[in-house]
Order: sequence, then C-alpha cells, then structure tokens
Amino acid sequence: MLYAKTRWKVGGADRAAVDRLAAELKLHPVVAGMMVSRGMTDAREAASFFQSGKDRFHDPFLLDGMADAVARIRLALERGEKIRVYGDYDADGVSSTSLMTHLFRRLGADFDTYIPHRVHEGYGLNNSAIDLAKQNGVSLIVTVDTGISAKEQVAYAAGLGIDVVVTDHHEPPEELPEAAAVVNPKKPGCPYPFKGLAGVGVAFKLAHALLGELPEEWLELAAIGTVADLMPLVGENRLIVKLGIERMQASEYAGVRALLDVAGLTGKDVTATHLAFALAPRINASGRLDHAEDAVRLLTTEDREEAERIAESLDALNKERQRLVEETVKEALALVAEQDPESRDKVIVVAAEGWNAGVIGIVAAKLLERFYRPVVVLAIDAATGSAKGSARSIPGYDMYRALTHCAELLDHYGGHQAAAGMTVHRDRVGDLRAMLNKLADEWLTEDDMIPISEADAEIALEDVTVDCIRQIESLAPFGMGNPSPRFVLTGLTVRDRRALGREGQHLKLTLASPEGEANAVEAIGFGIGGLLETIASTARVDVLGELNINEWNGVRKPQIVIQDIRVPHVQVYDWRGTREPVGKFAEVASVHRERVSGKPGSAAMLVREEGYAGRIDPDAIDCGLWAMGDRSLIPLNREARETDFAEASDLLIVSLPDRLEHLERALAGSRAERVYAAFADWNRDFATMPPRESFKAVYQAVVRQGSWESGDWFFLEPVRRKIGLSESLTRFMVDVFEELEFIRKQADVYSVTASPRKRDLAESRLYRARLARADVEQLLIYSNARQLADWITGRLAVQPNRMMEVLG
Ligand SMILES: [Mn+2]
Repeated sequence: MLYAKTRWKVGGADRAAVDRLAAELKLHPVVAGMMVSRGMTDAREAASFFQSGKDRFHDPFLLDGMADAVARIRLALERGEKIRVYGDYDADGVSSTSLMTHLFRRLGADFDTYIPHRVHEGYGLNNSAIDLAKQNGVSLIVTVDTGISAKEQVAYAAGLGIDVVVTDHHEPPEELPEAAAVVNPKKPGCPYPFKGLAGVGVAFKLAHALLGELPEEWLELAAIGTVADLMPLVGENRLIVKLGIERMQASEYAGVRALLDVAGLTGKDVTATHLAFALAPRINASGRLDHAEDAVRLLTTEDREEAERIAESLDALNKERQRLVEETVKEALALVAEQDPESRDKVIVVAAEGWNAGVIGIVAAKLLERFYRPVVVLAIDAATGSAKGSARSIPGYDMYRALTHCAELLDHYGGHQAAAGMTVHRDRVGDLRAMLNKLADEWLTEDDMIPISEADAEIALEDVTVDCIRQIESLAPFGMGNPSPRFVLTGLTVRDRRALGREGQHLKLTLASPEGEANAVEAIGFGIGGLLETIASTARVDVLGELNINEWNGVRKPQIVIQDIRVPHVQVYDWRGTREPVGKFAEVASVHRERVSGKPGSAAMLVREEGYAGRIDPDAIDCGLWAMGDRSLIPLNREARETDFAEASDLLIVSLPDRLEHLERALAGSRAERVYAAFADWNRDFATMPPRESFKAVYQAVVRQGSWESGDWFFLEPVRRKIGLSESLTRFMVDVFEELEFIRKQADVYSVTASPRKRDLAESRLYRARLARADVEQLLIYSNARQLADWITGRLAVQPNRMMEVLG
C-alpha cells in the first residue's frame, strides 16, 4: 500500500456520446471522452472548439447598450470633447485601459487615462476623481472593468455636466447607473451570447464596434487581462487567449516583449500559464505596491528603451512583492505554530501589525496550499486597531456564509465561497477565530480536509501516444474553466525506477501494462523523489497526471507527469541483501505515515528467537520488536508489550525464521499493509545439508580419535579440509552424533560409544530441523521477488480496505 496524497475524482462520460463524437469528428476516443466530460456532447459545438478563425467572434452590437456607447463616443470625437478613460489597478483594468489608449490614439481622440490608487482611493469611480475630471475639462468618462455599481458617482458626474459610458463585466447590482450607455454582458436582458468576458474583453468589443472591424492587433492585451482576471477559457475568451498568445510569440508591443524578456520567456512558446504566473503578477505588482499608471505606460509605449526600463522596474517591484509575501508567510507560519501547536484548528486565523494589506490574499492562498484548510489573514492597523482581512477556503466550507454567521463581529465583509474579504476590530479577532472554527466543526468532514485531484478520465497505457497527446494539446489554451487535461492510469507495473536531480528530489518511473511487453512509458514526478523506496519492484501502481511530449535529441516520446500516485494493494518489499534494514525501515515507514493524514500507522519488527542478539538493541528502537517463538510471538521490548502486533501497518522481517510455520503464524496474525522482507541474518551455512559421505568421513575420524576434550577439535581439521566443510557444519555433525548417542560427553570429555545402536540420521531432531530450514531457505531466499511477495501476501490476515476508506 502507498496512499495517495489527495482524493481522486475521475470524470465520467457517456460511452455512446463519446463514440458518436469520436466518429463524427475523427477524434481519438480519449479526446472525445474529455470533451464529453467537459459538457461538449454536441458535435457542432465540439467542432467549434477546434476552429479558431476570426469569424468566430460575436457581433459586438449584440451587447445591449453598445449602439448608445458608440454613438456617444462618436459625438465626443466629432465635437473634440475631452475624454477620460477610467480604469482599475489590477491586470484586467490595466490591460483594458491600455487597449482603450491604443483605440483612442487611432481615432485621434483628445483623451487621457485615470486609474485610482489602490490604497488612497480604492476600487471604482469616486467623487474626488470626478471633481478632478471636471477641473481638467473632461466632459466624457469611459469606464473599463468598473462602473456597474457606481450609480451615485455617475449621477454626481451628470450633476457636473460629465457624461459617463460604463463598460464593465462585474455582476450588476439591482439598480444600474443612469449613464449615457451601460455595456455589460451580464446586464439583465442583454442578448449577448457569451457572458464570461473580462473587463478587457468588453473593451475589446467596444473597439470592434467603434472601428467596424475586428482589432486583431489588440488581442494580446485582451488575452493578458482575460487570463489575469481568472475568466473561464471557453467560448470567446478561449478564442481571445488562443489568438492573443499566438501573436505574442512575435509581439508587436515593446512592452509585451520587454515583459517576456524579464520573465525569461523570450524564444519560448508562450502559454496561458505564462500569462497567469509570469506576466500578470508583474503587471499587478505595479498596482499593489506603487501606482498602476506605470503598467499602462508599459503596455502603450512604442519606445523600446522606456519599455525595458518599466519592465525592469515592475520586475523589481514583483520581486519586492514576492519577498514581502515570503516574509509574511514566514511570520504567519510562526504565529500558527505558536497559537495552535497541535494544529487542531480547522480554520486558520492569523493577525498581526505591520503586514501589507496588498499581499494578505496571496499569503492566505499560500497557507491554504500548505495546510489545506480555510485561512483568514488579517493586517492590523496599529493606529486604529482595525484589521483588514483576506480569506481563502476549500470546498465544503463556504467562507461567505461563514462570515455571514459572524456578521455581528465584523465591520464589513464580502466575497464568495472560496475567497472573501473583511474588516474587523483587533479585539474581536479571537472571537472570530472561535466562531469560524465552531462552524468548521459542524460543516467539515474528515474527508473534506483531504485535497481533491480531478481527472478527466481513466485511460489505458496504450492511449498514451504522441498522436493522442497532440490531439489533446489542440484543446489548449488551458487554464480557468478549461483545465489542463489529467488522467488516471491504473494497475501499471514498474519496469524501472530511479531518483533524479541533484538531491534525488524527482522520481522517474518506467511504467508498463502487465500484459504487454511493448509500450512502456516514462513517468516523471517532480519533487516526489522521496517516494523511491516506497514503491516495491512488484508494485502495481496507479498514477494521476498530465500527458506531454518529451523531446530529447530530436526523439519525441510521450511522458506522464505524475501529480499523485498510489499503490492500492499490500506491498512486499524485497529487501534481501539490504544493509542496515533497521535504519532504512524507520525512514521508509515514516514516509508512508506522512501520506495518511490523521491515520497514523505503527511499525513492528520480527526476529528469530535466537540469534538476533547483537544486531538490535530492543530498547533503542521506537517500534515493537517480537521474536518468532516455537509456540507464539514473544514481545521483546516495552513497545511490543504495549501495542497490538496485528495493528502494525509496517512490518519488517529482520531474520530468517527457523521454520516456515513460525513466520506463517506471525503473518496470519498481522494486518500489515507493507511487509519488508530483509532476512538479514541469513548466511550460506544456514541450511546446507552435508551429504551422507561427509557424515561417514567425519564419523570415521571421530572413531579413530576415540575420545577428546571439549574444545579440542584439532583432530577434525584434516578431514574438514579434505571434504571442504565449514567448521560450524562439522560441529553440527558432531552434535548429531551426540544426539544419536554415537558419542557421549561426560565432564567435558567426549568419547565414542563402543557398540552404538544402529539409527538413521533422520531420527535426529537437529538433522530434521536443518532439513526444515532448507525449505525455509528455498522459499524465502532462493525465490524471486514476485514469488516471495505472493507467498507473504497470501499468508497475511484478511485486512480491512483502508484504501477505500481514504478514497471514499
Ligand atoms: Mn476585471
């Protein structure tokens, strides 16, 4: 058994629908299955997923209010009115504002841009910004990525003689602003067929409408904001991002080129992941720690040197942001350890002075990743005692609902199931922690606390081909709403396994299907090299992961990138010939125990009754030590006396038993999930049985000697050398003679019996015991790993299927 780190959820697809889609679109069944499990059962809809022509974009005038917006802006252009673009400081807002800048430049408008300061002004339209616009002679404000909730501010502007065109994508409130035009696909009654546009997506549609043609050159900007704002990469968004990324390979913007360069992506194939994790954080850093205007300048300048200068300063800000996050995470971890040393809290709530409110959301997300629990991180303002908090949650715990239960404690709160924000006085943080944890006790089950890995389907190893993977990749870009395809493969044999990397931190497996000799596939698990010894050579492993194509020296081979791995059966580790099995056992068993949160297993070791002395100090090991006695197991240390042998999840067999029955009895009383077979005290002499001629030769030497003192064995040397026996085997023969009364020992003197009774060697108990050990040796030493594993597994007590408990 090797437990998975996560709960696996494998999507299902209706077989008939898959077959139909595969046939109609000539798709690999795996790809057809993926599409069906993602809800694309209709062949036409599915086919459109592969078509990314520019003609696939919807008519921008399908957006309710678009005609009014276009008319009002055209009027402003004709009259030469001063226009102000009002945006937002996040990456969506920045790309929207930049796109509008390019648009108004082309239209020859008299315009400028305005982005409120994150800390000093906060999100959205505000009256002092409108006052400023009035002072500057602005008569039309066009909002991007904001404005839908600004009913009051729009009315205030109207009072000052300023018209507002609102373009936004946020959820509209009950009452819309009375603006010159309101464009938002989520507006009630808006017939626009795709509701998931980002703020920059709406701005892109406005540009399309104003120009009367698709402004392809601005797809790059639209792609950045769409990915950064975590919009689902389906429908029109997927089109925007796919085409935008393609153009980005040779970007026409000095700013994008400079950003790719500082992110180390020049010359690489840009993916949606790069936008999310390399470009967006650098653009966001500007609004988080400084003013977002710099980022707008970066995306709108044509001056290469200016672009490089800003990209470098954003990169430095981003590094500063990362440093701040790391430092805050470190402090938060110390707080968690201090206030909850046994980590019993199901909801982590940490608060401190001096934390930057601009990064607490990222810190909360990092803590969630680490502990897989709901997290609230609060930055306390020392002067006012007010704490600003950011929360992240896991499925099963609705953070917004939880905060609603705590409403009396809070000054403000808002958000949804997975993420929320709040303001609370520092004196009430303790109550908040208690209340959130009380709710967690009611709402969260033990299973909820184990992370989930989702996979599209279970597939066969035969499906893992370059051809199939290419088809899967044609469904990119992957990201929000169109996740990277993951698959489960089960029951694979391990043909080879090794650790890679300087510290052996990565795991590389060569996996094959038990039936086929051909078709072995390599699998790589980053950061899980520590599992190397937990996978027995005889294991049948299940993996969950992504597929990709590994190109090396011009050869393209399919590869599985392992996200999680499990071995769902009892494992027998062939540790015969392993040096220091006791130390290694402690290490490997502890790696296993870390895999099962909340279900600690225990370990046990078995030795033969005699002969273990000197190898193991029973009091120096921290697990139970038992001897395989003739009649029963004999506890040899305190742990063994206090624990139940049957319950040990990990069992190390240190020595070779004297008789098979001894080991069989022990195994029958064990529910171990992992058995490590070391038989470390075996040596060549263990069960060698000298032939009868050798017994005869030694007996003749004994008879010739007549009598001798105990300890004086020198007379046996010539015969021992002549027939090539070890000293211990020679002594064994003498012991057999004594047992059969061919010789006698009195007061330390051996003498030959004058006329012994004729007896067969087999009458000797010693002789028979050695014969039995030959059986033991045959089975436990000379068997191959598979035979040994089958023998041991077949003798274990039937065990409860703990795997199923974990998997649910
Ligand atoms: Mn947005």
